[in-house]
Amino acid sequence: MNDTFLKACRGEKTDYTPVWFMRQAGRYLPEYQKVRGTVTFLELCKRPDLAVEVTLQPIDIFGMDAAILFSDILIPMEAMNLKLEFHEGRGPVFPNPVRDQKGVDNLIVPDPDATMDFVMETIRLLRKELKVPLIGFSGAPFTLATYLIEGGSSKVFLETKKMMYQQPEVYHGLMRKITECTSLYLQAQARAGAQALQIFDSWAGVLAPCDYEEFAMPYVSSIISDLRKVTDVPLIYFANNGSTLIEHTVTVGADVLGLDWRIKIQDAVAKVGNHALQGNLDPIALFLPKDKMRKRIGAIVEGAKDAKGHIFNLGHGIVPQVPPEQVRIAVDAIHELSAR
Ligand code: 1CP
Repeated sequence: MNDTFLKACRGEKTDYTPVWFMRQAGRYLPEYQKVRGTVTFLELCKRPDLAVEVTLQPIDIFGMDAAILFSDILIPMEAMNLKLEFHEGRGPVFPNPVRDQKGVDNLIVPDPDATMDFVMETIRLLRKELKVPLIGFSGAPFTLATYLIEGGSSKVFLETKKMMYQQPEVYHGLMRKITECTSLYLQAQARAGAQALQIFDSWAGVLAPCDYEEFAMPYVSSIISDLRKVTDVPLIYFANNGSTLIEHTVTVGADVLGLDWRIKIQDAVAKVGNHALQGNLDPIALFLPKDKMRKRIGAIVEGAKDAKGHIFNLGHGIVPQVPPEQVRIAVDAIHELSAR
């Protein structure tokens, strides 16, 4: 068992910097496309045999130091009693967005083992196959709420912010339900065998710091403090576009803070103190020529040398257009340049 990733999460010394990439299983891989060609995206998430197969693909091909469960942050929202569709080229759609108290009342807090056994089964099967640690995950409540309120992806988050400002009781009621669901869901993943848990706050960076503090952060802290009572797996919190929120995000209680690429990693090291860091290569830097990419990677490894722990990652998800060969060059460079 390669436990380099878990050691880095705990701030222990490692022989080299472990690496995994957000969205490492996905459309840039012809092997994924092949499996995906036979089923819809939601079917892929719900078929443990296929979800296991695509989770393992990047590990087998490139040798990352951790695997991330193949699923989606919106899977538990469907279990909350919301119709969820994925439209080709457009992404997720909730045809009946949550915009009022009636919408909130309509949501249930599901028993994750009963309603999402396919996720737990995927985790159990993966643990039998994997020789690297398995990361389970969820969305953060604010990020999940944006999809429910907007009815899908958004650019300006108008409906979400309108609800926060104009109907705060409805908004907080919605957040309490999403938080309870997410907390139980992550606990169930840890029981099933997930060895680390990442909370994706993909849209936290669209909030002013004062709004983040009032409308998003307390719910993340609550999930983390629930988890601490029942499991000691490392907890990773990734607030995308969150460089301006670091003084807040250090307080949520995670072991590891994920960083996007908009901050120099040495500046983050200076701010976070007692946390390991994960990041933070610009996902598009995978298109750099080999020598320049290696230089960038070397600078990040060097910049993180005084961190309590460093897990190399991209600053956000890998894009589907990346040539797989560039991913190989990156993973090899990270291992080589960080060898101690
Ligand atoms: O057509 C396809 O094959 C679907 C594309 C796809 C994939 C491969 C989607 C749709 N989701 C996923 C898998 C996925 N999603 C994983 C597991 C794969 C891995 O990491 O290796 C994970 C962790 C997620 C998480 C996820 N889904 C996030 C958080 C991370 C992030 O990138 O910010 C978010 C925001 C989603 C929502 C989502 N799922 C899919 C789409 C197109 C979107 C919308 C993104 C947006 O609103 O811009």
